[in-house]
Amino acid sequence: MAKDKKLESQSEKIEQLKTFEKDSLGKVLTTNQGLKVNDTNNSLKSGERGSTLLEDFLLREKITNFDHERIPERIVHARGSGAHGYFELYENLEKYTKAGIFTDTKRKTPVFVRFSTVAGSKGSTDLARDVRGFAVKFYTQEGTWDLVGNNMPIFFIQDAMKFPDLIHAVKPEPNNEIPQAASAHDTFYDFVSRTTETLHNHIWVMSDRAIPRSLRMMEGFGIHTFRLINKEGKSHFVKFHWKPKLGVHSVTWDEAVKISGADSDFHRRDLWNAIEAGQYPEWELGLQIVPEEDEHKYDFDLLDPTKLIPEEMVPVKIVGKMTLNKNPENFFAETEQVAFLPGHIVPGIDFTNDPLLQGRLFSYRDTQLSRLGGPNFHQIPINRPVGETHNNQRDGHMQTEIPKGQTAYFPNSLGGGCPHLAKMVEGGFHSYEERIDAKKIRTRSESFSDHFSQPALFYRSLSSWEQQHVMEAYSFELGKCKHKDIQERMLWIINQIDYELANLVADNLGLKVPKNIDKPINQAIGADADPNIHEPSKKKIYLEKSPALSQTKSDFDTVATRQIAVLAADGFNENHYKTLADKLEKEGAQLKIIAPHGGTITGDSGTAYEVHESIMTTESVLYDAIYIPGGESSVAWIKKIKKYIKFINEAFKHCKAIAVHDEGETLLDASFVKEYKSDETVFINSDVKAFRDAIAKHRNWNRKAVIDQVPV
Ligand code: HDE
Repeated sequence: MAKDKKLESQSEKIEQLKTFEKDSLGKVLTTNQGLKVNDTNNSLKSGERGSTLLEDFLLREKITNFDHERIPERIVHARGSGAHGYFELYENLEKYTKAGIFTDTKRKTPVFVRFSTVAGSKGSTDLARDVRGFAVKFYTQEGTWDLVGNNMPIFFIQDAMKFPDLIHAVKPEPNNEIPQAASAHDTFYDFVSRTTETLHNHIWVMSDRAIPRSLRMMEGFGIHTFRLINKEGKSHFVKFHWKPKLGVHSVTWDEAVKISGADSDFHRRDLWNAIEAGQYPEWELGLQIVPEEDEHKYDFDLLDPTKLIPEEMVPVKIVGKMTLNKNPENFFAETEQVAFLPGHIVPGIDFTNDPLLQGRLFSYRDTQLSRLGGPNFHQIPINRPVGETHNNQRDGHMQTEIPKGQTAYFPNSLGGGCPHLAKMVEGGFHSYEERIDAKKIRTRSESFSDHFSQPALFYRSLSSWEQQHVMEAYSFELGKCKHKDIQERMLWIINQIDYELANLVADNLGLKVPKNIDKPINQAIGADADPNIHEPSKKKIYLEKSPALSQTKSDFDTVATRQIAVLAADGFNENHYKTLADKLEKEGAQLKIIAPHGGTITGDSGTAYEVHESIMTTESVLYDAIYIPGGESSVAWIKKIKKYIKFINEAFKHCKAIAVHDEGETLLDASFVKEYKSDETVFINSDVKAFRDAIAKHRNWNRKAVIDQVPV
């Protein structure tokens, strides 16, 4: 598929960014002052063997710039990958909002998206078990709107005041800075086991959602309830959802651990490659809209960010589509310097009183001041809105504009009264006029006290293999904790979700689920020392299951962008290969020849094929499926290299589809698959369609029962 150059050039944001780009192709090397330089290898010295002279301004400029290349990484979400694209609206939503982005179906609103992990440092692995950030900057004609969300629909805590505690608990422990990009340690579980509101987000992190197959295959959520405001000033509550067109898919934990070693840039590379190949990632935007009069209709509080609205109660209305079609030109300039602020909204969208959202409105501007060095970060090219900006804010570090005129205050007459106020008809922002009649009080609303119903709903809604993954994740994470009291508190809390789950985890820890079930919850977990914490209420069942919460629900039938490893050497059966390649590549799958060596291999008809990776440089976990064509000499050679057998065993263990033709079957016989050749997604001399369909289903989770037997 060719890259869509036309679409790229249609974005006014990309056009704007181009004016800042610098291309050194064919240009002479200069200093930052434009002085031509003819030696950038040697410093100025007194004599051939030194010493170096302070006079050397060329050395000083080069070294000084280098010394200051780094800026502080983000305190959370340090590791991220970004891409440009655009958003298109399917239908006019003026009934709910006056926002241009939601009323003008002719617009293509430019976007920049940054995906991230939360806990790890900038250079940490992509495959950490973690929440993923999903931040979208819409460059709308009425100003920039940032929807700064995650790939899970709820958050750990209910009040911004607790955020530093949460993050200090999950980050590496402060005495020894261990572990990197991992929640599996004592301080995290010490905190969450005494903070029951964390449980809902916590069980999502134990689920497969925390180890996505690709950034292109995960959902996104705005989490908080926001408001949509229409022309008449009427408000509706809204929750934002991103639904990936490729479906929602994950890897297994065993793969995640191995991918971290084989390619710690796995997600970043996958996003980059898909865009370079013209296989543009797409998400549909969905809205859950709740009329204001229904605010108190639910068993949970709409302002509580640890709660989702089950899609079965309020359906997600699909309203538009986002396409990512351009990689950044420069990682630092764009992905690192992009600054997302939940406080960036546009007329037609407004905040609610969600106490987590309210705190975020302060934090994000504040953090950019130290991260990007001052208040002019909005002038950095990636952060500039597409429209004009005029106000009386002045000066500060790195002011790059030259504001003209004698006046920098309002009102003025010397400057002709400019910049003048926007009239409402010109789209001036008007905060939603919410009626408030309350006393000032430092507390948590009683309506936020149900901490167990939704984690239990989530667990009930998962398929059996998803539930098993949750159990294994809890066993792994708690197994890494050194303190028995922390493990027991966690078991007590997991017991609130499901008795059997808690028992299975307890068995793996060599512990028993604590019995003091009738004690008041805060006493049982030792949280009663804090008089401000309400006793969590007992679990309720207001919905038996929410099928939308399971990844098996994801509607998809595509093999686009799937990576298929073709294990082949000289003499492989070209017909087999070509028949498969023709069909699968037409649908956007990518076949990668993995040969015993680099360079090329020759098929049985004498054609040379480029080798994508040698078996020495790649691993099974980096592919979605395996194909082994026939060909006596090819198969004989492969069989001699034991890593190929490990490759096949791992693919089988990770529930991937495997197809072989003719002699290829002997490789299965040399592997663990020998005993399982009748498995429903092991294909021997079968047609392409069956293999294709199995890849589209992502994994054969029914194989789960045997995979622990696979010795890799
Ligand atoms: Fe963030 N968060 N956050 N967060 N967050 C940041 O801002 C913060 C929260 C999210 O790709 C920081 O620019 C507080 C919820 C994403 O650049 C910081 C609270 C959600 C990103 C910050 C929250 C998020 C951030 C660090 C509780 C999902 C990465 C760097 C009140 C709805 C954006 C920065 C990017 C980044 C603070 C809670 C998502 C420190 C105080 C809830 C995707 O300002």
